[in-house]
Amino acid sequence: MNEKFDLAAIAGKFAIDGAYVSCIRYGEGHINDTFKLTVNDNGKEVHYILQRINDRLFTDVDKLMHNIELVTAFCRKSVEKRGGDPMRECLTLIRTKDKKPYYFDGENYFRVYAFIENATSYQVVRDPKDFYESAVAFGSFAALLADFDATQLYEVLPDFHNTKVRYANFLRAVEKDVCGRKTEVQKEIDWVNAHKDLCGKLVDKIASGEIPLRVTHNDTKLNNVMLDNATGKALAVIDLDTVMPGSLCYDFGDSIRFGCNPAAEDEPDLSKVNFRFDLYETYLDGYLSAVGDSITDEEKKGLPLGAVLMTYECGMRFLTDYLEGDTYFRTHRPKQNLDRAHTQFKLVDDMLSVFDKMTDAAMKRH
Ligand code: ADP
Ligand code: GN1
Ligand code: MG
Repeated sequence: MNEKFDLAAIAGKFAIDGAYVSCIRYGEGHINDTFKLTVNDNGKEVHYILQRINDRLFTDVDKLMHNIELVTAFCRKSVEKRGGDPMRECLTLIRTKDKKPYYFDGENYFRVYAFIENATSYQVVRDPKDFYESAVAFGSFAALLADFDATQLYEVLPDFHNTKVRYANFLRAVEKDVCGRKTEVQKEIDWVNAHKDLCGKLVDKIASGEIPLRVTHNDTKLNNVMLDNATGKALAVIDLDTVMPGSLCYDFGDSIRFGCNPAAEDEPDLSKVNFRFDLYETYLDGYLSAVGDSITDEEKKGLPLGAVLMTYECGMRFLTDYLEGDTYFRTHRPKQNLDRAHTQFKLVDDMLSVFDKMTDAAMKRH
């Protein structure tokens, strides 16, 4: 692909040894532009992740990178304490030659991470063991963050998982209908409106203090965790841009939303999309085993609700983006955001049909 950035020149701004070899698009994230950078250091190929930060979303890159520096340093310390390998078990930020956490070329912001080698971030669950491992990774990450001082962090995306605010944004998009797509998706709009009572179910409990606000990851999908190719074990939680105050229920729920669907998030054939209850139980086992005693009863009760709400919210965000002309989530084809919305709505329907069973499964586990 012909890139609009001079990636070799940008790579040269960072404190990296070796000669530039290549820099190619990488991964399936919806937000940043991610590249795999290869350099030749004395005959040995070394890889990095180079990212153009999405500054339309992260409007204050200094604050974003302040958070990333603190969180990566905190994770590194904990990995070192347990005798692990920090280059593989957490993200390592590579500074620029003038020691800054990112490079600004006058127009775009770039950052570099060490590449986590011999590890994979999966797009769908192929083996339940992988899903269990991802649950352990996110559960351990939640337990680790319990000791993180929240006052140190900027809330870079306020109301990120405030479902009521997301709904208000959705209504505004419907009302404005800037692309003239409203009539085409009236059925979907009606579906969202018919479920609007869901919006307050968790945020009200968080507001009243019934469910605690903690420092959470806020984007816990399967492709934001790296599993070791050799052992299959969870290695590192990545994509730390959204580490902010949030709820454990939402973090749990986002993993369920993404991982319990055997099809892709944008699968156009809805007959392939369904909620796999067995995988939900697998994730519960892994998550609860790792999160430890810090989870409260109210949080545990809120886990199934977290799954429903994250799926509802995400579907609503995809539909909002479709109405607004696909400006937020990266798309590669027309109607991709609409397909994404459809899969989420189908999953919500599936989850609601077994909701009591989901609650029983969460509550009977210790
Ligand atoms: P986005 O915010 O766009 O989702 P991510 O930070 O999640 O961006 O990166 C996108 C993808 O790049 C990840 O899903 C993962 O496959 C890959 N990736 C990111 N960081 C690393 C890393 N340090 N080592 C190896 N792969 C990585
Ligand atoms: C985005 O960055 P990525 O692809 O890991 C989004 C999440 C959505 C997800 C849907 C910062 O995650 O909130 O749940 O897409 N991240 C941001 O796949 O908006
Ligand atoms: Mg990601």
